[in-house]
Formats: sequence, C-alpha cells, structure tokens
Amino acid sequence: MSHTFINSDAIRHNFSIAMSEMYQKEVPLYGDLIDLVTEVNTDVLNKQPDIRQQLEHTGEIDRLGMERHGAIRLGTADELSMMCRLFAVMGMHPVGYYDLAPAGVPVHSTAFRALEKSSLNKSPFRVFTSLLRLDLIDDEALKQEAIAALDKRAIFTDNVVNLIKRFEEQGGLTAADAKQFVKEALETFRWHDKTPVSKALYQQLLSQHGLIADVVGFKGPHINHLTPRTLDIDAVQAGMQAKGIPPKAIIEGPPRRRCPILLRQTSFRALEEAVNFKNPNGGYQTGHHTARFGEIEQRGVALTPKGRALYDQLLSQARRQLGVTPNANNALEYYQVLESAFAAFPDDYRALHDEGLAYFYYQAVDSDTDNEPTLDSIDVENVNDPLSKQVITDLLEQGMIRLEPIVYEDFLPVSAAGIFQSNLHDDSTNDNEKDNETDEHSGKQSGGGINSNKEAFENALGAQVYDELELYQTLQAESLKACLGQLNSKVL
Ligand code: OOG
Ligand code: NI
Repeated sequence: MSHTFINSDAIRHNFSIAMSEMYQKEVPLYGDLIDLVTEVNTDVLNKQPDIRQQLEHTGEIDRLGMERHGAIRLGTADELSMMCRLFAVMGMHPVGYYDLAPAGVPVHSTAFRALEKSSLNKSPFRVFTSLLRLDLIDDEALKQEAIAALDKRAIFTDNVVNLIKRFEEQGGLTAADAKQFVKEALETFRWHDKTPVSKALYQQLLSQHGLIADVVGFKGPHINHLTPRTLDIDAVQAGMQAKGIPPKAIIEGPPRRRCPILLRQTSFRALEEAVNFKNPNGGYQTGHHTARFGEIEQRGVALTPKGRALYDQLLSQARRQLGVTPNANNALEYYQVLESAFAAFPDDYRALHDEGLAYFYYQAVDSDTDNEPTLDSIDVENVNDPLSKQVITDLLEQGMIRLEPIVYEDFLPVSAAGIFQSNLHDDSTNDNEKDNETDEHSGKQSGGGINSNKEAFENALGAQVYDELELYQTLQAESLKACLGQLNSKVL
C-alpha cells in the first residue's frame, strides 16, 4: 500500500509552515522580520539579475521565500534520540557535529535537514538541535535536581510517538496520519508560560548558566528562533535598526564579499517574557525568562576542507587581532580587521573553483562549438587531479560548461556560539572570554577530545551524524557526471 503514503518532503514542508505560523503568533516581531527580509530579497532580485540567474540555475529561487531554520535545546539522551526519529518522518537527518563547550556554551549540537538537492529545494527547513551538557554542572546537588526535573517531563505527545512508530513500521504515513503528525509534532515546540519548576530552582539553574535554566526549567523544548534567508544581510541589519527591531551587535561569520561564502548571521535580541513559576505549595509565582528571538542568515558557497581551513585560520587571526569577543563597542573595528584578514581569501568564483576552495555544480551550456572534449579522462570524484582539471578548465574556457556555487546548508560553531551568547539572559559581559581558544573544526578544547564528545553525542542520538563535506562532494561529483553525460550525448 506504499502508494498511499505521503512524501516526507511534503510533511516537512507542511510542518515548516505550521511552525512558522505558530512562531509568528508567539513572537510577532518575527513576522516583522520576515516582512523586512522579503522586501530586501525582492529588491536584490530586481536590481541584480546575475543573482537571480544564479538562483534559477541552482534551483534555489523557488525555495527562497520558504527558507528558514529553527533551533531547539534538549535535556536528555532519550529526548534527543526520539527527536531524531521524529525528524526522520519529515526526511530530516542529523548532519554535522558542533561542540560549543570550548566557546563557553554547555551544549553540543547537530542540524537535522534534508540531504538531497531535490529535497532541499522542495523544503530547505532545518533545525539546529542542541543537547545540554549536564556533566558540565559542577554543583553536584543541583545537577541531581536538574536530572530529576528532566526525568519527570515528557516532551512528546503519546499520539506523536505512536505515529513515529507507525511510520517506522509501515515505511510511511497516509495523508490523514501525516496531517495528524504535523499537528501533534508541533506541540513539542510550543511555548509554555507555566513552568514545572519553582522560581527558586529556576534561579539556581540560571546562576549556573542561562541555557540550563532554559532547558531544565520548562515543560518542553520551545522553538527558540526561526531564521529566514536573505540575499543581503547588511541591508537587513540596517533595516532592523530603522524599524525598531533591536539587532545583535555584530554579524557573525565571514565579511561581506562579492562571492559570499558559508554563512553570515545576525539576530534580534531575545524578548523578556512573563512566566509563571510553579509554587511547591500550589499556585504560581510570576517572573520572567529571556530565550526567544529572531535570526537572519545569508548563505554562500560551501567550502572544501582546504577552503574551510583557510576560513578558520583567517577568522581566528581576525579575532586574535581584535583581542576580545566582538561586541557593540568594537563592531566597526571588528569588521575592518575581518575584512583585511579575508583579503587573503579569493573573491571570485572561478578562482575559488580553480584553487579547490569551494564546491560547485557543473552545468552544461547550450553552445554550438564543434570542439570535441576528451571527457573520458575526467575523474568526477577528484576534479583536482591534474588531468581532470585540465579538461574541466578547457570546457570552462570553451564555454561548454559553467560553474554554479553549491550553497552551504550547515552551520558554524563560532557563529552559533555568538548567537547563543547574544541571546542568553546575561550576555552583556565578556568575562566568559574563551573565544580565542576556539578554532572552528579543530580538536583543541578543554576536557575530552573532539572525538570522544562526538561519540557521546552520537550515543545519545542513537545514530551517526552525516559528514556535511561528503554530502557537498557527492553533489559536485553527481553534477559533473550528469553534465558530462549531456555533453557526451551531444558530441556522439
Ligand atoms: C542555537 C544557536 C545557533 C545558529 O543558527 O547558528 C543557531 C540556539 O540558540 O539554540 O541557531
Ligand atoms: Ni539559528
């Protein structure tokens, strides 16, 4: 009966719409942000036909308006492994491992997202999902209280768990089940203004770390932000100020460039929201909590390991030169330092390709040349081997193929730490200054190597995370194969 099942891409699409509607109601400022981003994107597409054409060639043009990611924070291994099964119903799988502890944020994370290009273009929705590192709480009594509080909560409805099991048994969900699944799954991400913990416990947790209070103090992992994608983040950052949406002090990630790389992000600061804390003797006591915000992202081309190493090196060079974590007082200086450091990063797609710094789609161009390329000599898995490189260069020069950037679908640990920090209860100080010890993607950190932490995370997840670089490499190789197939059929 598999023909009656709804495609996972469609379930993800519907869920992403439902989530965005819920969040706009919960946090109206996020709705204002979407309006601003839509305005800026329309303007860019009208004024820069080359960007429009590029997005048409990569198939991203249709997904632009629906593009968003969100983030949640979980407390236990059981919550994380069930979340992994829940996202699988929507064709979302864990990609990448991010350890944020070295940057002073007591979590490690992955991003659930679709893997295939066609699925991503149908619905690029992703969820950055963090697991709290309770082992980093040094107060043993408080740690036990936190564990007890988490053990008591159930973040999934019984119905959603049953539907997840049905999906796993049947290999899909019917239209009616899929509809019910979206409704039930949404419950897990809803905001609750009544807490299951007392104000006293909440405050103790808060004094350990804002994130611990945000996870342990609540009934469930409320979605803490949603993030539309913009084509010009500097314009949105300036527009936010003008529209009274209070922006974060600096834009995270690489500097503004002609050819954007990886990911640039900024956000508006978290709201202070009224909360009712459960009184041990009955009733509630009022207070507030700061956790939910809106974010904006601008995505650029995915980098190869070589490109990523250069990015990490230039970013830490800039941060070392600045000497402190970038903040409102040194934002302009930071951008200058960043820009001069990144002068060493080629800002031209052809150069990024030729130097093996970024991933590209190869696409056949309709042309009337009679030159017969020697296509057999290309190794699609290794475009940097000298022979393949020469053939590709010839094809590019002859205008038979073109390059289109493969967009980066993932996240950046140093940037993510900056987003976390700017939205925690107490983010005004910089005394938690560990920034300069953090080399993105490097194994350098305090306590346990990156591999042992990753293993612990995967044990909790009940699965291994996909390697994002392998996914980009595969996309590039597949596009080359397809494009050569097209050219071959033309010359034969
Ligand atoms: C996640 C922060 C990281 C991003 O886009 O890098 C993030 C969180 O605050 O839970 O969302
Ligand atoms: Ni985010």
